[in-house]
Amino acid sequence: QYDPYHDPHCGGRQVIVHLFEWKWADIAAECERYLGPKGFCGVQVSPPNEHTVITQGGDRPWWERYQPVSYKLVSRSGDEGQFKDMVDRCKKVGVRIYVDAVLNHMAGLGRSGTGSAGSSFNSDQHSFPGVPFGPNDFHKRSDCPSASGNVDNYQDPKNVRNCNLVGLVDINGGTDYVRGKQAEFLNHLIDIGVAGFRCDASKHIWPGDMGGIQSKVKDLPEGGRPFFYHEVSDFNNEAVHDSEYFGEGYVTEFRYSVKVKNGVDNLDQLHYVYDQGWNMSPSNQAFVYVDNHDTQRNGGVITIGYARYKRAQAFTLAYNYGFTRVMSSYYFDNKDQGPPHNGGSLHQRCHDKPRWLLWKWLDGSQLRRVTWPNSATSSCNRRGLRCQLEHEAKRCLVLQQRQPPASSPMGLNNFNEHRQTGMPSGSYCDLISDCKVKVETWMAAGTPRSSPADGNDPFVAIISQHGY
Ligand code: LM2
Ligand code: CA
Repeated sequence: QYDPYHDPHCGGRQVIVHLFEWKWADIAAECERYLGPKGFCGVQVSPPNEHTVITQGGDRPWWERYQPVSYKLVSRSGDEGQFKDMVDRCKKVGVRIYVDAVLNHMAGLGRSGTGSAGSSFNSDQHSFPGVPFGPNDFHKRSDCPSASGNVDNYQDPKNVRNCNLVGLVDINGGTDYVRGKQAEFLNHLIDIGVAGFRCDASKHIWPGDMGGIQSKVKDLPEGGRPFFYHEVSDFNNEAVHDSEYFGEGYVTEFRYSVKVKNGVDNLDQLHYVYDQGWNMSPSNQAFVYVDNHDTQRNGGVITIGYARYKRAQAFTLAYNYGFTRVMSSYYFDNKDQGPPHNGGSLHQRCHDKPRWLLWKWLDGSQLRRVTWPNSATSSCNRRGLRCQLEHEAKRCLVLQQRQPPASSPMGLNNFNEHRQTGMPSGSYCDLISDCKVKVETWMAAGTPRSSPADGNDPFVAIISQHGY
């Protein structure tokens, strides 16, 4: 069934990259230099609207941008002119922009002053003249059942949706005025040419309010609904479920990150990476990634700095589940640390860091994901996941390869894993080609990241011959 919010509008490409905290000018250049030529669908950008300016220990934490002050397009990444220039230049090379839209709240209690676009604000007074939002545009104290006024009980949807998330003043999306203002913000971005939105903290917004906003959002100039994906973490242990948002777009599938971690750490577990027993979202609703800007700071997932990150990424891109996002970030010593904007160019500075930028290691050819044949073309058909999963498991074994073989271009000899599984070498190759899967290895472009675990780890990805 066609769902209008599920089209990313990038000509069938399947991978976006989060250029976390990059400046607009740097993203524009990166689209032209790398992302367009390599076939990326698009870029998720950091929130472009006016935000608090927070100084802490001589630094400005990245998260100041999750405290909106208004919907004016002046942020730490640049102004509206630079934003437009980025959208245009990226679009010209086939790369779309997806905006991180923070709609649940404004700045945190106790904060006041001037935002990144020069608007005044006072959170304690619920005063945001730059929008303008006033006291009537926020949930009342009596709307929120918690004692502290903060979200503190995830078993109660009212608590989750009507209270302040970590002290961030909570917008009441129930009125026409608020929905209109927020839709105006998104419509302005659509006029500029963005293709969709990552909706921040959607779990904390009533699905009906989200739907109310989205129904006021216009179609893209080229036609079709904008692409929406909602940030909802659901581990089946809270009152709110991500399925409540299926009508509004994709939902972030946090369980995937855990599953792919388990699978890469223990290959037997890769069979269960899409686990319906965990209530994971169906593929056409799931927005998946190995890590995101929160989880790379908070643990529980595989993140940059580990050799297995590459394996997890390769698997994610090869595996036919969900819509995929690759995380690109900057090196940090502490989790609040803001981006390295020294010398005005985040982009160049990032390249200095050896642990930086996973996607720099990816070759564009890898960005084609496995599409399994619908009918039996050989021993493999997609009827039931069983056949697929058996082969996924074999493919995963390939991810353990250490040395790019000198003699065999396909690299189908030399796998320790043959011995582990007792599979006669020779038949392995046949099984793979029967299944229309091609195995390729790449060395990382540039200087390989060194790690004690995998000195000179070849990058291995598995891609389908389907569509070659
Ligand atoms: C998200 N998704 O649903 C973002 O992915 C996540 O990064 C955001 O938190 C969160 N929701 C709210 O948009 C980040 C950061 C928090 C930070 C908030 C607001 O992880 O630590 O909270 O942004 O900037 C900070 C302080 C916190 C304080 C709060 C309000 O860390 O201690 O709470 O500001 O002043 C009293
Ligand atoms: Ca809320």
